[in-house]
Amino acid sequence: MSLRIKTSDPAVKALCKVADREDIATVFDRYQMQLPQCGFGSLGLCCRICYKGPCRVDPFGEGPQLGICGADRHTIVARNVTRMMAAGAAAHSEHGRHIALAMQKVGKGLLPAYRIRDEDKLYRIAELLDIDTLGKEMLEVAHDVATKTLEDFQNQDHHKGCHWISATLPDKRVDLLSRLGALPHNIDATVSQIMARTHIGCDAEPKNVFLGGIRGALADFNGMSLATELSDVMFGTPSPVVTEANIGVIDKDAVNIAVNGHNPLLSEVICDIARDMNDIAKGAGAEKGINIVGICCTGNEVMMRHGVPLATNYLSQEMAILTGALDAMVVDVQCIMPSLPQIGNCFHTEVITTMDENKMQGARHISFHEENAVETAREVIQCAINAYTRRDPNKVNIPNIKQTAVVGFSSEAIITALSKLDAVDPLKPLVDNIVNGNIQGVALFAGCNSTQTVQDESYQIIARTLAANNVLLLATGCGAGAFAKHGLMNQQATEQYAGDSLKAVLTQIGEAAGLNGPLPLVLHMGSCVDNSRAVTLATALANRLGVDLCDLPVVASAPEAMSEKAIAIASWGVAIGLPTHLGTIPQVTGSDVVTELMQEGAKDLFGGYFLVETDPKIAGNKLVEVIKGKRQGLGI
Ligand code: BF8
Ligand code: SF4
Repeated sequence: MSLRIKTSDPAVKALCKVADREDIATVFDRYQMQLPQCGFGSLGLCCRICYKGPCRVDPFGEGPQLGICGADRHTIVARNVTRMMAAGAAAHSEHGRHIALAMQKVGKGLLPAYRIRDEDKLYRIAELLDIDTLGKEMLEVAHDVATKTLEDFQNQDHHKGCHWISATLPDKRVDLLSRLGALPHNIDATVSQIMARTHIGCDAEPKNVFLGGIRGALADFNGMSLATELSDVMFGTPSPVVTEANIGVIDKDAVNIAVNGHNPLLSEVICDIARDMNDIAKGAGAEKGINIVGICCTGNEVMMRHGVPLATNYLSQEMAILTGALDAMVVDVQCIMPSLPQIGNCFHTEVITTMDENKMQGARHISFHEENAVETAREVIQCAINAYTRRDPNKVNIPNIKQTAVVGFSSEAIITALSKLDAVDPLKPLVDNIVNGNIQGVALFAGCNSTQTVQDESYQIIARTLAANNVLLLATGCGAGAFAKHGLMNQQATEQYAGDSLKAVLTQIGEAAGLNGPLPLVLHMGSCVDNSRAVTLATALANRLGVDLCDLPVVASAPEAMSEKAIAIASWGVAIGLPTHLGTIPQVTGSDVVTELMQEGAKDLFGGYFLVETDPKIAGNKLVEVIKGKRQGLGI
């Protein structure tokens, strides 16, 4: 079994034994059934853009070199990857739009289930977006901030860029992107344009197609920035909280409800209402009442804001059901496996979809709208309590595996911690320690899990290499989940793995911030949309040093990039100037033109580039070298 089950997570290994015993197929079995995977697809050389196809270009040069319409390998690969960037941008930006529209309604007093929880941040954003607040009520300001944000979906003037990009990136970077024609003026229009220009018989010049994709990737960045920032205003800006992660957080004596997906609009209300319904759960026999646990990015959202424990990350979402003790899994959007209802059927677990545009065969659907948020949350929780009464105790098998995780390091939280060292100039201790080399650089881990690798393994290996070389580590998304589950987001990990000078700095900050010890080895910045938090921090550093983002000793790594969203994130990472490591091979290698464009070509244009390396030990060392090179460039 060990060969088949591609994971480093002991809880997943234990639960796969249950799946074997019960003859339930999991993601790992379905992966095996797909082998060997299609070589044309893996290289990006299969085109299905029109019904004359599918067309395939022979990678060895022996068979056809052109599709029926005449498109060559470079056009086909460029169109495929560019469409992935657009899909990623659409996904993040739909999430962002949903939050912005909700905030607009909150501003009008139309959504009693929600309120403004971080007024200070609301006013800071208003200032950032140049919104006049004088004499306005707080709710009116919220309405205006949401309305101005929504202009990023509506503006038709090509000469005006999106507000959030201008507000978040250093001016130097915005100018460069503007000169390259890479700045989106409108998220929706940019996604639409990519779909249009990659239609049969349109843009066939690979570099032009790819640069169009980069504009889409920057639209993705804009969408996630606004999603993150407005979520903080509505749900609170994260600050450090101690919690636990991995499957052992499921409690046999409680009604267990997993929230899975991305958008905090529903999960926030579920957390609120669960407190009110605890007694009903106890009345149904659950000694400990209701236990909410998180999965994927919704898990990250509620973990960093409420300390809700994280059950698992993307690849192992099915495992939560295999414990036999999960009473309901409530899902919203993105990265939800369509297999969940079938696995739920083998147990008593209710799998509940909530978004009308995201249903699954075999799942119960309870339609969520912000206007009926409280009723929906009650219905969902009652469903879980009813399911609990049908739970078969003989099927319960919860591996007692979990780790302590200190999470919730928003950029604001990091600045607050630093301000304990220098109240007047909080960035100074960070800048000083980077300049004097105690901190060699910063690495942001982002992205997914993939069956192309061993789940969570590369994250750990690369992080340990970087930490030993005194690199400060940040993480989001399923990368953050991996670190939390494997005990790299706690103080012991800092003691164990950080290089001496990094440990000294983390200890100094942690002690000053009242943590009675160092900051955790990897700082949890949140969900995937929260990658923008890391950019906020990097921008502050760049502005402080008077340089652009590409000059900083800052790198990104997505060891298990999988989703279209991850492709979009990695692409804007490159476009804003970051050397960006991918641990899975992108489906572009069928075109040397596109492959070169993503590496040397991108470096010339943006300063950032893709660094593809599947071996985590080598990847870690390469990233250390990149950081050293950046330091030399800065003369530090
Ligand atoms: O947005 S890291 S597998 S869950 S896509 Fe999905 Fe990838 Fe996880 Fe969150 Ni992000
Ligand atoms: Fe084939 Fe061209 Fe149609 Fe693609 S767009 S499927 S290459 S004919």
